[in-house]
Amino acid sequence: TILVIGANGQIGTALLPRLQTMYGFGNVIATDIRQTGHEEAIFEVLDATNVTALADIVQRHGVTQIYHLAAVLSAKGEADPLWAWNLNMQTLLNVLEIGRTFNLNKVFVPSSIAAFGEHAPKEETPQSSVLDPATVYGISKVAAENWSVYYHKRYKLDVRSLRYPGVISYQSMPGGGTTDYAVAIYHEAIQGHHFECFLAADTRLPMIYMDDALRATLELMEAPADNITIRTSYNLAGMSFTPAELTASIQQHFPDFKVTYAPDFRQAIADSWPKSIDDSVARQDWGWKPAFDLPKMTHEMITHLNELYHVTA
Ligand code: VAH
Repeated sequence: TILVIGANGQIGTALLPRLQTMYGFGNVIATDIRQTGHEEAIFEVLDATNVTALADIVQRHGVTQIYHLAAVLSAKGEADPLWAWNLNMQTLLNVLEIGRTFNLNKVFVPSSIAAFGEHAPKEETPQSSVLDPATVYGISKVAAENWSVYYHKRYKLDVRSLRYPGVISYQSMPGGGTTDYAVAIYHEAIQGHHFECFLAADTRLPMIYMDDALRATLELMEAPADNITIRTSYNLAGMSFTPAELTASIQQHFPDFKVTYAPDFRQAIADSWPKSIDDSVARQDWGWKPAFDLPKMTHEMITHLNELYHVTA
């Protein structure tokens, strides 16, 4: 039985149906801090900072794997650093401790390109680059990577992790991230609105389409344990683009779409991150290969969002 923590979030929302298809509807338990949506799932309200509540759910459902997808993201974390740190770390340590004490088969703990900072190479950032993050979110990801290694080495807990780039999806809105502009921009374009971008036009960031992000996650989790040589977190790449390039790809479909730029505090966060990622270790260890480039993603996003907004293309 698989437990998803943060099932209402951007990744959880999209991952849930995949897990249900792969492992059977009755073998996937969705949890989040409150119940919104997911009427289609077995759902439990869970505050993952509460280890007793987490243990109770794991026990009652005979959980064998956890996907820990609850976190405060980069931009939101900067508004209240200690709250973000406490939430991200407490939930992580609870998941790892439950993994150890209940002898879980596998645990998935996401990291992010936000783990990199000023001193990592910006282009094709290597797997083993120095990690000196600029945000509380990034600090919590680096700590999570080190804790994951610790639990794997010391307790043989099979913790696996990906350093996600910005994830772009139509299924739900992300909340509180620096890469969120790349989702919001599609929603505005579809509705015929103008879009004001909170990052400068030439801010290149690593991104990935949700379909690729989910496939990477499931391929990593299905790989034989012996193939997993990285227990901190795997670099993962999909594509890299700037707001100007994303705008141009949307204008292929909506020639009149207009974007203006008003960079705010999130610009400094974006500037501290890599522009592109070297994911060759993931390719070697478990055969990772992205399928979506920018034009293909834009086509898919517009198709799905058209259905959502009931616009006929
Ligand atoms: C954020 N989407 O913007 C997240 C992320 C790559 C960045 O981890 O905070």
